Amino acid sequence: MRTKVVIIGSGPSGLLLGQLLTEASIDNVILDRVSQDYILGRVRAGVLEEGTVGLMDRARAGARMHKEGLPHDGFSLAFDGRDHRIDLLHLTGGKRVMVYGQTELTRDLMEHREHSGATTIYEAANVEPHDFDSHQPYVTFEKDGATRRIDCDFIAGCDGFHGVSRKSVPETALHTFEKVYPFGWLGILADVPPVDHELIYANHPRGFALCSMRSQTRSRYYIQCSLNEKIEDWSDERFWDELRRRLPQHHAEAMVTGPSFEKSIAPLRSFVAEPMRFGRLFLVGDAAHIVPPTGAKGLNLAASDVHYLFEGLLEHYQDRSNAGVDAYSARALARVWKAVRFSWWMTTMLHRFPDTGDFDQRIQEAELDYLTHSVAAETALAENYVGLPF
Ligand code: FAS
Ligand code: PHB
Repeated sequence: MRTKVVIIGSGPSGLLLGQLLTEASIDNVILDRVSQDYILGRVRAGVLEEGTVGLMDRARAGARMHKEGLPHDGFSLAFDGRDHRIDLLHLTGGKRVMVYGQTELTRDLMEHREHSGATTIYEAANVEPHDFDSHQPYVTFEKDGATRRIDCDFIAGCDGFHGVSRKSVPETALHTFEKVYPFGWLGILADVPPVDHELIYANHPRGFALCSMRSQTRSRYYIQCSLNEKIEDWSDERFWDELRRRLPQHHAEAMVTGPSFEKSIAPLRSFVAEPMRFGRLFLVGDAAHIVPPTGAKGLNLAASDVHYLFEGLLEHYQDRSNAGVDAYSARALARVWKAVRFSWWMTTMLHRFPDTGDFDQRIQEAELDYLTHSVAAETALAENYVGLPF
C-alpha cells in the first residue's frame, strides 16, 4: 500500500489533519490502535478557540458545531464568595470561544471522513514508523493477524502522550520539559442544566472548581482533588456537596444536581518535547505537548499544530517548497510555549497547592485582586483564553 501521508492516531489531531489533507486532494491514511467507539467514549475538552472553529470549517466538518455549539462571550472567576466576569468579546475586540465537546468534534470529523471515502484503519496493532530519517519512510502494523506496510512521503504522529511516535525518536534527539502538578481533576457529566450561562472558574480554600457545560441541558463539572483519590470513594452526593462548598452561595443555591453518567479523575501535567520534527516524522498535538486543562488549551494547541503542518504539506505538494515543513517545529513550538505558560499561570492562580505557604497565598490573592482592578491584566488573560493568533 502507498499513500502521501500516514497519520498515526484518530483523535482530534489526526482526524482534523486527515480531513484538511483530503479536502486538498492529498492522499492520506489514518491508523488507530483502538476502535471508533472507544475513542468516542473518552470525555475530554469542551472549549474551542476561533482558530479551531475555522479549521473545522475549512475541513468542511463544522455544520453541527455551528448548529449545536454555544458561542460564549465571557466567563467568570469566583473567589472570596463573589464573581468577576471576564468580558472576552469586549476585551479582545470581538473574539469569543465556542463551547462544543471534543467528543462531538471527533464524531463530526469521523463522519465527514467516512463520507469523503478517505481510509481509516481502526484496531491496528503494533503500529510502527520506520526510516523517517530517509526520504522513503514507511509504517507497519498488524490487522486481522497479518503484518501490513504502508509506504509514504511523510508520517504525522498524532498518537497522543502515550503514543508510539515520540517513543520512536532516539532519546538523544529529544529534549523534554515536564512539570507534574500535585493534584488532579475529578470531573462528572450529568444531564442537568448548567448553573450559569457561562463557565465559572472558582478559587476556594478547599480547592479549585470549574462549572462548564456541553449544552443547555448537559453540565460538565470538575473539582480539584488529591492524586490519592479513588473514584469509588466519590458518590454523586459527595461530589455535589463538595462542588457547592467551593462556589459563591448564589451559585451553590441555584445548582441543579442529578445522577452523573460519567465520572473520572485526570492528572495534571505540563509537558513539551522539542523539536516536533524528525526528518519525515512530525509530532502533533498531545504527542508533543500536554497542558493542564485549566486554560482550555490542550485540544486547541493540537489544532494549531495541525494548521502549521497542513500549510507546510500543502506548500510541499502544491508549490514544491519545503519551507513550511522545515519551519513547522519552530512555528508550532512558539505558540505551544505561550499556551503552556498561560495554562501554568491559570493553574497556579486558581488551585490550592499542598505546600502553599502564607506568602504564596498572598501572591495568589494579589494576582486575583490585580485581575479584577486592571483592564490591562484582564486583556492579557482574555487574549490568551480566546487563543493567540496562529
Ligand atoms: P489524543 O490522545 O486525543 O488522540 C490520540 C489517538 O492516538 C488516540 O485515538 C489513540 O488511540 C491513538 N494512539 C495512541 N497510541 C497509538 C499507537 N501506538 N498506534 C496507533 N494509534 C495510537 N483539553 C482541553 O482543552 N480541555 C479539557 O478539559 C481536557 N481534558 C482532558 C482530560 C483527559 C483525561 C485527557 C487525557 C486530556 C484532556 N484534554 C483536555 C486534552 C485533550 O483534549 C487533548 O489535548 C486532545 O485529545 C489532543 O488530541 P490528540 O493530539 O489527537 O491526542
Ligand atoms: C470542559 O468543558 O471540559 C472544560 C472547559 C474549560 C476548561 C477545561 C475543561 O478550561
